[in-house]
Amino acid sequence: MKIALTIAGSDPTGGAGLQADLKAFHSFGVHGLSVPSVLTAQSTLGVDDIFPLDASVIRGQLDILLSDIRPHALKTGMLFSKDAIEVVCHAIKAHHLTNLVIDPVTVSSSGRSLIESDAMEALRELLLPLARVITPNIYEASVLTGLSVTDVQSMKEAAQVLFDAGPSVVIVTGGHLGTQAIDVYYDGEHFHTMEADLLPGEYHGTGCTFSAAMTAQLALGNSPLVALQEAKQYVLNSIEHAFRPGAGMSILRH
Ligand code: PXL
Repeated sequence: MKIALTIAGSDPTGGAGLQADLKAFHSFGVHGLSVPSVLTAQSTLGVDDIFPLDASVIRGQLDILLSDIRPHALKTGMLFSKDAIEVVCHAIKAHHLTNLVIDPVTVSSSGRSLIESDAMEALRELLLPLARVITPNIYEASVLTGLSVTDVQSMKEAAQVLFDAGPSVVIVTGGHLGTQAIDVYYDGEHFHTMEADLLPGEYHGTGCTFSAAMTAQLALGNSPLVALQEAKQYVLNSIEHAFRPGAGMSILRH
């Protein structure tokens, strides 16, 4: 049985965060480990409050878990604070973990900031260098690079800048581009673009689900490029079958 770990925020709606990650892992036949880094209070209408867990609480969970079980891949989602990022980096290095996927969560689909301002630098300088794959959307790529990422050309420029921060592969996702969902993959040598029609509507949890599917694929031993194809298809299928449990955004059906 392959095993993947998510270190991410809790989303009580089950649409995003570690709850979405565990569903995606399960769909690929991968056993999921989960360490919450933040609790959120939210509904399908948006994030109402954020309760970051103390860094010592995150460390305590990671230390005991990783002393027993070695995941084949892991992902980080919403880490929120600089201290949390430092603890996660330390655990990854201490346990020589590989196949790290970073979803650099910075803002919710409803527009709320999901990271403290001084954590951004720690994310860029400490965590990105440890990654096999990072999966920013165009907003996250803009925030992380200072570039205005609005089309395929600027996605490629941002991918190049982010690659220089240290990850092996950068995937800038284009689900928010407008008419077509074009993802840009860059591995330092080659660019690949993956196109799909954009499905109408607003969906909660697409970024979490995509990066979790990538993580499951890496746990299974697939390359980042194969993982991208599988993960993209998985997200598209889940969007096609999305449903609306409350009064706000639709959530994906895994
Ligand atoms: O989609 C980004 C995201 C990640 N993690 C948690 C969230 C959200 C968005 O609301 O709540 C826990």
